[in-house]
Amino acid sequence: MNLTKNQFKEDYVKRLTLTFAQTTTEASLEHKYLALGKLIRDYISESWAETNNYYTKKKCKQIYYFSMEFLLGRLLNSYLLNLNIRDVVKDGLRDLGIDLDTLLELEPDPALGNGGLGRLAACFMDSLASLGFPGHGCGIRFKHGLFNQKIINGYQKELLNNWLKEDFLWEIKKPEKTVTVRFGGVVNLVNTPNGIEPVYSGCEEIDAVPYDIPILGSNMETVNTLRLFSAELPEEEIDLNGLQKGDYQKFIDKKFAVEAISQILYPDDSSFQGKLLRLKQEYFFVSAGLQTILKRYKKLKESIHKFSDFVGIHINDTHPAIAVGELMRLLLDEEGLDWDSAWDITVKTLAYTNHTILAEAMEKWPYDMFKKTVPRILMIIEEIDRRFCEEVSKKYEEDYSKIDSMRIIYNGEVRMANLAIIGSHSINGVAKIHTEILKNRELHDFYLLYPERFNNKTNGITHRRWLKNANPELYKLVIEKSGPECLNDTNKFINFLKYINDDNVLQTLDKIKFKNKEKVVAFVKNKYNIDINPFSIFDVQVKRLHGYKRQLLNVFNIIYLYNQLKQNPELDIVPRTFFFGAKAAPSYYLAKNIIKLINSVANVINNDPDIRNKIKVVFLENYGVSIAELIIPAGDVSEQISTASKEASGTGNMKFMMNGAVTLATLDGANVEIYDEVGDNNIVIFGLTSQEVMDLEKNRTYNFRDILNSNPDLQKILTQLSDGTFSENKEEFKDILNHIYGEGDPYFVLKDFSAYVEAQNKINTLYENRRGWLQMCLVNIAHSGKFSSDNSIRKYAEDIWHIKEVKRGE
Ligand code: NTF
Repeated sequence: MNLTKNQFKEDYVKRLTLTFAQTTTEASLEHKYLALGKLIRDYISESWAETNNYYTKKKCKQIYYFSMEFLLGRLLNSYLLNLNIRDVVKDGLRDLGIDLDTLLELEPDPALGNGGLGRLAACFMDSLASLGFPGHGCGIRFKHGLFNQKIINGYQKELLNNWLKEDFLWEIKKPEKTVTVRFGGVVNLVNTPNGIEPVYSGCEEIDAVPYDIPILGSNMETVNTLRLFSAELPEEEIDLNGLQKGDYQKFIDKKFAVEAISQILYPDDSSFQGKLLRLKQEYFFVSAGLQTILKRYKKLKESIHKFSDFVGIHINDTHPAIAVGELMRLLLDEEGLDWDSAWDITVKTLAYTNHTILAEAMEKWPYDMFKKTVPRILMIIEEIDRRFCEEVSKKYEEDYSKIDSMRIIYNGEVRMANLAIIGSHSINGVAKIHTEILKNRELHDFYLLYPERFNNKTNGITHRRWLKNANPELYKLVIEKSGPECLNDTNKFINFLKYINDDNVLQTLDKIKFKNKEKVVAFVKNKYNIDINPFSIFDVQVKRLHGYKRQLLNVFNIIYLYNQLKQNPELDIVPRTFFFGAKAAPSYYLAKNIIKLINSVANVINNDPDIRNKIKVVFLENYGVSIAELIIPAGDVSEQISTASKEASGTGNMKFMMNGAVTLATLDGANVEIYDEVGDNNIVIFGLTSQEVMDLEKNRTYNFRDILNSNPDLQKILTQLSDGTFSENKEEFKDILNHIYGEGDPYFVLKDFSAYVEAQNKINTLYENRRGWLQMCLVNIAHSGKFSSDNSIRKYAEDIWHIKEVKRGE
């Protein structure tokens, strides 16, 4: 937008005075921040309304991205950048004696997601708006987001996240757009003059109240909407007479039960617990979202049969898969369509992304729970299932194992992935290798049945947040050197390659990285009082804590290094700082035990004079988007070391690459594509391949003892986990030991250990050649443009959603 410094100052002072009746000298920091936020909101509002009106007027096909999680991160700085007024605002505030960066730190970071899945949804929102696609988000306004992690004595403690403690600046409540969601009760199908109709009795009705957040594109034109629903008790149920009669407790209980639905985000990542409340959450936002979309569609005055020409709905993993049943219900029961027409519309409208092959992450609801909670949806799903079995048995005759593997209701459970696949016209994986595994193994039977539905859409990240916002100096350099065409097309980052032999550019890269590292040094000193060496290699593994992500492999290598240095304190190694950032699901004992191990190892190593500061270990508490924005630009080595075949894609890998880190990886998820881009010389690959892992799993031929018996270093490490080296309590690491000795090392940590140590040695050698290292960084940055979520979204738009970019001027 066009804004002069003087205009901004005038607007700002006025906003501050009107809102808080204060001048800039009197106002508290908090009020200064709030006034800025409110002003920016004003700036956005006009375009927001115009965008919506335009979509309706032009009857643009609109996409709704249904996702249980949106991990947005702080928004103020993104808004300033996307409005292209950051510099003006910063200068204007400076004139008024206010530091913009200090205000930015006051914004709460809404943690409405667990990890990669939620952050992907946020990157997609940014790309949709920035490219000018009519695409919105739909989810839940959790009152409490992902827990805040506190490390106490090395253990993870979970504290309640209270991001709504102060009003959230960016949301607008829309009570007039409230819809009702129905749970439980009994449903009977009754013959009426209009045909068979469901009659409900004894249901619970809940208000779904929308809160809208503007998603502003960098094109300075598009403002899409992220609509999050909050669960409330319908007003007519707040019966004051009842209250006076002494039913107060009943009322409180009811209100509590209703509001529980949007109270808290389940803290599980890549794992599933069949909790009733979670099922309610899923149905709640899906039903509310679909009802809203239908209402909006009605305003277009188009035939319901054309619904899928105007609306696309995306199911982000199986969490919203119940949309298949709910859309059918709305079309059958509310719109009065016949089954075949309703089914045709449903399949054409819905598309599904699979984000994992881990069996423990698959959502399968107990049949009885499902029936009790959403009886009408179950009826419909049973009919979908019946028809599906009929269709498939025509094709496969008596091959019951095939039918059993694909049908929705099986073994007393409702399988949500199967429902999503049967009810969608498109099914995609999130990286090439992941999609291949889906097609050839996990979903092979479905692939044979519906080959045309399967496609790959490799994940991406928005360079606006992960480069421009988090690492502005590097962004400036890339744009300056690679040309302005990069601004709209990150594929042009590749022009940066021209500077591979330019010592000035390499030096600048070095300086930028160093400055970013110094920021982290100051942060760590301030927060943990640990001194770290900015000249050391910053080796970073930040992601959720999970067995398959193998933080344990990383720690084992650190212990190995420690042992070497203890044996020979003169050993000349490149100094290294190992950073970890990871939350563990509160009931995932192994993961929590690994956190304790990291902290115990850190404590021993950081305080051992023999180590002479050659290695340090830092655990960054409460890892989330904000910490990521600090640490990723400072990373030299990006640890992407999952057991091959388990990490569907990963997106942290792309963020590090874009910020000029060298990836140390297994050939898993999108690492494979990063490797294909940068080539053998610019990445360090090690360990078992996916095929090897899958073969070992299938043949059950892996015996960790074979590895252990032949590797004294590993024997020593495992002994140290119970001999007092890292904890006086010898039982401290029993979950980890059980994971190896009891479960037999299911993620092949021991098997890949030697290869990992070797790969780490290679990193040392590479790092010692400064120029060579910087060249690797440059190559990585130049190729990272391929992994922009703009590219992913363009492909979704073209292949799955069939939507076009909207230019309002035209
Ligand atoms: C995650 N899946 C995968 O584990 C990551 O590899 C991937 O990058 C992200 O999705 C985004 O696609 C999940 O969180 C879930 F829920 F599917 F297990």
